[in-house]
Amino acid sequence: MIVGLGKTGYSCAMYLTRKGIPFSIVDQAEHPYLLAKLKEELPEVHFSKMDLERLVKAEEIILSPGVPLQSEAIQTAAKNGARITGDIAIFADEVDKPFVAITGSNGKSTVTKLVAEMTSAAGVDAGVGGNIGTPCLDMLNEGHDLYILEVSSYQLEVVEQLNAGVAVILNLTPDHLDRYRDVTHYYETKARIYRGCKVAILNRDLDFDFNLSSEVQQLTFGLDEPSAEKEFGIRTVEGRTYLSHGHKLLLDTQSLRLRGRHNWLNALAALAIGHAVGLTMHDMICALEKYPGLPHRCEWLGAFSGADFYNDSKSTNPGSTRAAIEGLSEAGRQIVLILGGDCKGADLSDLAPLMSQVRRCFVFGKDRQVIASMLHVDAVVCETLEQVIAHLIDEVRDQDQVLLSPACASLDQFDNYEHRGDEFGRLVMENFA
Ligand code: UMA
Ligand code: ADP
Repeated sequence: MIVGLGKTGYSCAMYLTRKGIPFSIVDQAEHPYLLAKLKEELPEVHFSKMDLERLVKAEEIILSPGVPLQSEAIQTAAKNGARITGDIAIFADEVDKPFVAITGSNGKSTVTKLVAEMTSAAGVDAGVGGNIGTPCLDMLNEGHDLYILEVSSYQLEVVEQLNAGVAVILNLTPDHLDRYRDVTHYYETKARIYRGCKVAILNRDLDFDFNLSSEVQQLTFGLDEPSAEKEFGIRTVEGRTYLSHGHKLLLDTQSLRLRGRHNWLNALAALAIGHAVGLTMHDMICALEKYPGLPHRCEWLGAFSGADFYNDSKSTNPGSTRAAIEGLSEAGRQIVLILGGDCKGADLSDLAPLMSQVRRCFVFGKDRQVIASMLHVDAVVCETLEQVIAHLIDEVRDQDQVLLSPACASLDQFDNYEHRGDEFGRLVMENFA
């Protein structure tokens, strides 16, 4: 039984059909948006609204990532003997080519796309998917020589043994505390990515015991100086900083189009991944120099009325907002910060010390009051992003850096983070350009 008829559920249905395995699908919604397509493509498949009676009869459940493993219905089915799995676990069992698995609280998509650019520069046929968008089982159907998978904690909940060729956790900071018991539960879920891997890539700053077996080959990355062959890091020579591998200087950080130290870490992690799958430094550096980053991640929208405007709508937790503020602070100019939305139970008081770098703070969205109180600043509290912009017109000064970095999920007022970022861009253009 497939639980959830979103992108994942639909791709699982196509996969099981290709395999000739009988199945049915349930969803909490009566008419999920892919139902019409399912009925057209696979009219024989039984779909129904989720009910416990059906669920407990299932032998095996393929869980969509949006459905928590800990939910009562799924736990009841598990107690009744149902085996619970997910598309990533099925992919891992089925794939006959090496694959890279990338997770972390932030930077997953940035690094996944960067590694994809590196493989493409090297002429390697790589499939790119997972949490970044293309469900992994669709990729499997395409047939590639290498797979690059972005993996979320939601997807890892039902992974027992991933057996990735290369696995990496980019960083760990609190997120999704509306879904996990506590931060440790969330970090432990992320740690499942290393199970059975051949090469583990580790962030040297992470103080967490991943319990790796001694057979696992390790490569590490961090902002400190790398000394051994297995280390990637930053070396400073005559005042210039270089991405480096062991003692070898690879690239002056000034040559990166990606900005901010968090992106140095992303670049180092991508280099370590590429190295582990056998790409040459030359091909990787060519790709790295050209890589502009992704939209909605500290994306520069333009300079208007003497101020620079940045769209960091993909920032959905305090860790990414911290990275954005620290990154822009390097320019030595004042920051006007806009944040808010659904904070998913996060403690945003971690951001309070950074408010000294912020000249003016605007808070909007569902959790605006609680966020404003956690930041300990005299914030302008508005219901909507539109109202924030209306206030901003009188507030923006020459040389300001105006940053939308919400630290929150967007679903309280927008379809998704892209919608929120696009709305911000539209409002900026309408009012400032
Ligand atoms: N549903 C239920 N019961 C529930 C929750 C949802 O029946 O308790 C149903 C919904 O009614 C809906 C369907 O499940 O019909 C949606 O399934 P889904 O939420 O698992 O979403 P998919 O469309 O399958 O997309 C998923 C990922 N979504 C989530 O993890 C929430 C996508 O990541 C991913 O790109 C896609 O699989 C392909 O792998 C999105 C995401 O927001 C972008 N990820 C989170 C993040 O990045 O922070 C983890
Ligand atoms: P993810 O796929 O993990 O959500 P993205 O690459 O889409 O990651 O970036 C999400 C947010 O995190 C953006 O605001 C981006 O600027 C920020 N970010 C990217 N890399 C890092 C990092 N290494 N550390 C902290 N924040 C980061």
